[in-house]
Amino acid sequence: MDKKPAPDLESICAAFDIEGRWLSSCPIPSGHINDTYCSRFEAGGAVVQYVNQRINHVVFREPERLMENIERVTRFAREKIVAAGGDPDRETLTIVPARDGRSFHRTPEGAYWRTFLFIGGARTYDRVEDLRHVYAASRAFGNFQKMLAELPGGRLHETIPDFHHTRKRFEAFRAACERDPVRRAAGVGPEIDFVLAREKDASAVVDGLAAGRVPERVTHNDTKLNNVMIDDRTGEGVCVIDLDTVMPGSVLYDFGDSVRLGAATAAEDERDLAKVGFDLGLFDRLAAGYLDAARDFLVPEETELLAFSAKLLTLECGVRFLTDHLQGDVYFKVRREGHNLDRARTQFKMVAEMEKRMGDMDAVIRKYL
Ligand code: GN1
Ligand code: MG
Repeated sequence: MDKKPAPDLESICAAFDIEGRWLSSCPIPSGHINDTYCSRFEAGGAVVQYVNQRINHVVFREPERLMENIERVTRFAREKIVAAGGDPDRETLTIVPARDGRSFHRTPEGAYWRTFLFIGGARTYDRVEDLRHVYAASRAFGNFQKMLAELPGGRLHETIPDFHHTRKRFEAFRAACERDPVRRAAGVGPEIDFVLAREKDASAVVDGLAAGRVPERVTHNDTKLNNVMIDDRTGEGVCVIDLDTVMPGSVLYDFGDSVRLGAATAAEDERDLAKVGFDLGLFDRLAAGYLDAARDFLVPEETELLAFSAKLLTLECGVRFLTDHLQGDVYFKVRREGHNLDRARTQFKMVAEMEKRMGDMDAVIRKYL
């Protein structure tokens, strides 16, 4: 359903400071927003791989500022990794500059492209395959927050304003229900009711932030399990990727959002809801990994809301999927009819299960504090 013509990756690559001879490029079909490709080059007798991404500039309205954030974050991460004796080419993203020295390339048609070094010997997982990966990914996100607490140079740009402002997400949802531009509201009555019955939850974190009870920090804001590369050999989290939404936020956004996928028994778009559920054992691994990294810097106003944030962020994501379904699938990429609705339903099923297990979830958090 993605009707964009295939881009000419060879000429895109030519705009970047890449050595050697282009061999091939192929799509990496992951992510709902940007378009991602892997390109292979031959240089000095070896094959070197790169990741090329076309930034969706409808979603990210200021790609230059977004790339400024990523430059700052990766430069700082690199310094930290080098100081700790790590491998900066694997443990953080490395921007391959364009030939004009900028961190991105703008085509004559107005598309924005960027290139990163490919990280070898590691991969991402769209679904949980190994409990250890869940712990490792969650700890990697905690360590990422910890590192960014020291980021010099002032506040990062907000690449998407109000990205996790759950109350505004509810307002947008209500507006979509009322406008009902593609006449889908009548077909999703139970889902709409599910959301509206939970509107009172929407303000918990945003009000805490506004009142200063919940501290603003630099957070990742898109902490899906598949945004941490897992080392093929050790099973450890190697590198946190997808830095587009690294910006001021709350740790509750990150921990909460990681649960949607990290504690799910099925894929985000599973149609058979009988397979979809919230797994407390997986939640335990997420909490252990996250708190092993973050326990020392969190304040009680944050730790008290960690379990709740899992439900809140899952609900928020479901609301976003359902809003997009009502608007005619204009935001998230879809590959089939009703894809966003399927995604919304899995999120709501998770929310319903978490509501029943909230006491157990709180107990897990307390165990690791
Ligand atoms: C989008 O494109 P991807 O998969 O990294 C979205 C996230 C959602 C996620 C749902 C900028 O992330 O917020 O949680 O889909 N990113 C943006 O899977 O909206
Ligand atoms: Mg993302």
